Amino acid sequence: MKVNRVELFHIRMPLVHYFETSFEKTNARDCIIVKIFGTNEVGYGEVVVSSTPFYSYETVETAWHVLKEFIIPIILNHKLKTIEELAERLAPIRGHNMAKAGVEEALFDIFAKLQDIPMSKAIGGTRERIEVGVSIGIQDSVKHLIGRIEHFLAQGYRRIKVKIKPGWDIDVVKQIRKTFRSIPLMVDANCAYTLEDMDIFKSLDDFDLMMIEQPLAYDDMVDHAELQKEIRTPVCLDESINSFAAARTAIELGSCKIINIKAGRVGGLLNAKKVHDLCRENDIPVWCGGMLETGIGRAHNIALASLPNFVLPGDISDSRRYYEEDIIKPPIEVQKDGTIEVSKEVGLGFSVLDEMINKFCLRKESFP
Ligand code: OSB
Ligand code: MG
Repeated sequence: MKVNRVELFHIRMPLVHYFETSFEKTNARDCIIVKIFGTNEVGYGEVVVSSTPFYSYETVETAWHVLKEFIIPIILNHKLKTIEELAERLAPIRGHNMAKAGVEEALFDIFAKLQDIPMSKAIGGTRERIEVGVSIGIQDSVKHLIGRIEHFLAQGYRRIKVKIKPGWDIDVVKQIRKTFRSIPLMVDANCAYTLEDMDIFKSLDDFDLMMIEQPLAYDDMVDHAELQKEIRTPVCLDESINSFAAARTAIELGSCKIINIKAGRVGGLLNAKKVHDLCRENDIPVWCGGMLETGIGRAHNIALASLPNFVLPGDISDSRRYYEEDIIKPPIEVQKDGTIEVSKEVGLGFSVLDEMINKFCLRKESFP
């Protein structure tokens, strides 16, 4: 396969409802769409950055720079036999995993099309449907939050994740549990706490949570191991797992019992699969995380989540939960039973709406 042309689109998609985490409140999502032209096939990927360096150090600007100056020159006008070969060529670039992953997704899409198989098969996925949950941000009041939980449960989502931060934690969870006694419930702190908050974690331990996601600093595996020894609730790592090596460290140290896998965070689908396989060997269940992706990124997430060790519901919701209009057709739909069908169509499995990409586009560049 030869890469003849690469196009980058910085797009900004307005969210249907603002999304607030312990680190920021957003009304729109910025990301980069990568479109790659092979000889006959076209592939799409999503660089899951945002405009701020709060979830990760990568932003639209850092990714654009690394793509333009380093990643695109490595692939443009070059022949690629396999996705593994791409990984080798990108290896000298340290970090910038989201930038790498967006390009890898687009090439994966092309390779799947060349083999005439769906993305899920190209990755090695086995599921026909995937189970999904929903991630609900911090709201203006607990009453609003309860209302939103009700709304999403009615749509069939198989588990509810709520964002927490100091001051929006124990009491909120207590009130949720009062209303919904036995729903599958979990919390995500996005690194907002330290071991000094042990009392808070001990209190949260009483609410039968499926897990507590990324409670402590993104770069502190030792403190997470310390915390996991002290509480029954499984710790799930998100931000901390930015490579295969990080996953190995976390497992060796006992820093978590569950891992959230995001292709963008670990540098692509191939690395995501490696982390998946490692977790499987070590009896660590995994689930597919989300970055409020557009339909393109979510279609790749669905393919990834069709791997066998994705045994917990992922953060992959219905298109309408994020955006009024998605950039793929048909939009992604969650069935009443809280599952999404894995597309059997070749490649990404959805039609990409170039006119919608253009509608939300703030900046475009073509190489050459
Ligand atoms: O921590 O999982 C997270 C969104 C943006 C950045 C980080 C996270 C999230 C989510 C949303 O929780 C998951 C989704 O895409 O629905
Ligand atoms: Mg998270």
